[in-house]
Amino acid sequence: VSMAAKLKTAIEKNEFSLYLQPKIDFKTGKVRGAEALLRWFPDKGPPVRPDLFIPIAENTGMIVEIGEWVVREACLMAKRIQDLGHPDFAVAVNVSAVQFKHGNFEHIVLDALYVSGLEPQFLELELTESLFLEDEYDIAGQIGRLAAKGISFSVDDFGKGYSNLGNLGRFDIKTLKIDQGFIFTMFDSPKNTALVEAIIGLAKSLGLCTVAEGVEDEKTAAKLREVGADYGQGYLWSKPLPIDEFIDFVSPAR
Ligand code: G
Ligand code: G
Ligand code: G
Ligand code: MN
Ligand code: NA
Repeated sequence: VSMAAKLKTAIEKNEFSLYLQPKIDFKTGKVRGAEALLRWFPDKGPPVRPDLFIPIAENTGMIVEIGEWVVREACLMAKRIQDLGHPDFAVAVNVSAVQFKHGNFEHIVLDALYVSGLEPQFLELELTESLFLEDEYDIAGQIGRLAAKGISFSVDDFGKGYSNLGNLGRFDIKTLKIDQGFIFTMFDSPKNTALVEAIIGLAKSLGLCTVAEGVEDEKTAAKLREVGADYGQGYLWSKPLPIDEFIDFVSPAR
């Protein structure tokens, strides 16, 4: 049986799980929110990594249905964490371009908020740069209407792909997530350090927030704090965790 065929039944068989990786506010040192990351544990066989099954889900269109489950689950989890005493907790969800093209994306997102009771300002949608090259499907309009309702948008893996910087002005974007490749190599040369500082400077002059991804050690965190990154995410604080472990992470006293 092909992976595509197995994926087709994975939702009904409840084989997906949504993990959460904390995002830390460099100013306060506290958890500001989390990125939701999809995990697939087939009933038979080993776990399948998202970089293997997400492209198949995109090519077959199954990402529309999977993505609907992800955004609902993420909103429910965020509301649950808020109700445990973290009223400002925000969740970030990865969204594929395909989800904007088929399947009533705006309705799906607003419905997930309504069903969960999560307020829109606590939902962030992470987009990749390639999405901004699309001219069809009124993607800028869809983003603009959702942003007007209070949902925020970020550019994931910023700097890794084809950065048409003009698009940063054309789309309603609030945050740049600096690709982890820049963070891993930040101390390899003065130029690499300068690149990270330049991205943060660009973001600041455009009024955008920054999240540094792939922060694995204290030295990197200290430098990012010094050069003005807003948030950090990475193994230094935690890998992506199942919801119960995540709740222990944010509320250790419970
Ligand atoms: O990233 P790491 O190797 O720690 O992943 C192990 C995690 O995977 C554990 O936290 C465990 O809860 C989770 N896990 C393992 N098997 C399954 C499974 O069949 N279903 C779900 N939902 N989670 C699983
Ligand atoms: O979670 P890492 O641990 O393996 O994620 C690998 C890749 O899969 C990342 O590029 C991430 O953006 C993507 N990914 C993880 N979860 C989702 C999801 O729910 N939807 C989409 N579209 N991509 C996801
Ligand atoms: O959505 P995105 O492409 O940004 O997915 C982030 C990926 O990076 C996921 O696969 C996640 O598990 C992984 N990741 C998160 N933190 C770290 C880290 O500190 N180091 C490394 N090597 N990978 C990380
Ligand atoms: Mn992401
Ligand atoms: Na990324």
